Amino acid sequence: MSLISKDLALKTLLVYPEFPDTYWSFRHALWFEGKRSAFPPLGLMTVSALLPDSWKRRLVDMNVRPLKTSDIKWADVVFASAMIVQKDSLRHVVELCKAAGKRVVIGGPYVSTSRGHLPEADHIFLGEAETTLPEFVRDLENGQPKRIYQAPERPALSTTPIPHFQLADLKRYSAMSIQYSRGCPFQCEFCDIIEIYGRVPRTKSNEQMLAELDALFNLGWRGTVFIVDDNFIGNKRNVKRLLPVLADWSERHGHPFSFIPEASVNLAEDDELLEGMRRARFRRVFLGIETPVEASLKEAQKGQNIRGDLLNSVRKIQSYGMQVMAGFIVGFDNDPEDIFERQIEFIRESAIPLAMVGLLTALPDTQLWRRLEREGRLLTESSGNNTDGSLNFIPKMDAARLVEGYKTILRTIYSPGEYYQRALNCLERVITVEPEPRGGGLIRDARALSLVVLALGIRDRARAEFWRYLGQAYARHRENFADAIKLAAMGYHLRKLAEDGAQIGGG
Ligand code: B12
Ligand code: SF4
Repeated sequence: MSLISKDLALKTLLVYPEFPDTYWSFRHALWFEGKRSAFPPLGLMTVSALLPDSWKRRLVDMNVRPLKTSDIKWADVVFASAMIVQKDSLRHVVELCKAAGKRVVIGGPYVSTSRGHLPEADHIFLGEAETTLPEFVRDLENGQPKRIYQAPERPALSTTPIPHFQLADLKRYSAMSIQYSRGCPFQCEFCDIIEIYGRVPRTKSNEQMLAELDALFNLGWRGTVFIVDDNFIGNKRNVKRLLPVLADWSERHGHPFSFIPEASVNLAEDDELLEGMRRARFRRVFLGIETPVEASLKEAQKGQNIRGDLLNSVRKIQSYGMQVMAGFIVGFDNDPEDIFERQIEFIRESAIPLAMVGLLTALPDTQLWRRLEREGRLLTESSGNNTDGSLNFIPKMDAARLVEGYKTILRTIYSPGEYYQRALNCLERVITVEPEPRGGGLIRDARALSLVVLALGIRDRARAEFWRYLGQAYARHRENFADAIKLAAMGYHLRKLAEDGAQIGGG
């Protein structure tokens, strides 16, 4: 018996559960800009585009607005997506929707990697959904939907439709997201990306990318576009073909976007790539540096970070007009006793204001997870948040010392004096001639500036450092003054997190 008719306009509620405050939430900085969340849920916007056109859709990103009873009542079917950090909120959403008698479908990275502990949804999607969702729709029409849909293979991204960006309330986000590739050729031991998306990077075509940019442009988006690929340069050959096309598109559209990708450090080895990125207006890049300690990099199978001098690599990328953001990790077996001082020193020297430092975490289904399990050192499932100060394995270093040292790093690098100095050094090194495109216009800029001044220049106990910073930024980097303000706001977020006991040390 058919559960739905082919022509029926099924009402589809897409729910993105809440996540806690972490490095990436930038929650303490977003309110200056009048935004509610940093990025929209691209996974769900992609899911929406894979469903039949005739279905009605509503997206609720709980990081932007609460999920209301009326939303649930309205829906015939609920689709929810989550990362591990959202698991409690996901469970709550599933319970609420099931109690209201709705059909609930779940998927995304948490669901794909944590099969054993999932909430009681009707349908569970493991892996990428490009082929399984159309199959599910057909099964539903035929009255025989399955409980579990496991993607049989990793789909070519040519099958990925343009995400339904129009579902998101664009003005509530500080950046929009697009995806160019999935997968990464490297084999870092702690990484779950290669387990979820594989080691052969698959890319979209240039035409697909331009169509996505057109879609965002036509919706009125102006400003930052985050390229969510875990390693944007995973397939260098294709990226080199994309970049000139991207630069040309930007030129023709009056440079409406600036791009932020994540990339591996070997980006620094390739001048052609760097030049292409500069031309296409890449203004920041997030690098996986992890540690300056060679033995720990070897242990992590991160050979690409040993090939050159890491500080020089950062400096070179900065010289191409890109601010470097980066991830750092402590807790490797080979970390020496002075690892904390060495990380602090490296972050200081590299002029990376937005340094995300985490404790090593064993994510499910990773090589690290399997090794620690073999060695009898696994303690528990990961909280999914590598910056909350909790350990899910027995480290080689004394655990209390490791957590204490970790807290010392955070307190030091985000302290106002250290942070503002790094931000100034970064502005010094990153020379950009064109101002960054911003979506809000003058009034929004003026409002954001006055809120920053109120919070950091008047209310904050570190106001003296703020004014010194602002004075120097104005004197030396007037052309990038907006960047300087933005960096101050982001630094405030990171300091707030570091000061918030609940975030560091697991409560
Ligand atoms: C963008 C991103 C973010 C963004 C925004 C999240 C958002 N609003 O979407 C931000 C920066 C906020 C973020 C933060 C974090 N993130 Co994040 N993030 C990503 C990233 C890079 C891309 C996600 C994305 O948009 N992908 C593109 C879409 C199209 O892919 P997708 O989500 O997989 O969706 C496909 C399928 O999974 C499926 N699908 C997805 N959802 C659903 C739902 C249903 C019902 C169905 C049927 C199918 C389905 O269909 C899609 C098409 O195939 C991923 C890595 C990655 N490559 O995906 C990490 C990732 C999801 N993040 C991760 C982590 C750990 C974090 C942080 C905890 C890091 C930190 N310590 O701060 C924080 C936590 C959140 C917070 N408090 O800030 C992990 C999650 C691990 C896990 N197993 O859960 C990932 C996998 C990265 C990694 N290497 O570990 N993140
Ligand atoms: S470079 Fe990044 S995405 Fe690639 S395997 Fe290493 S950690 Fe994972």
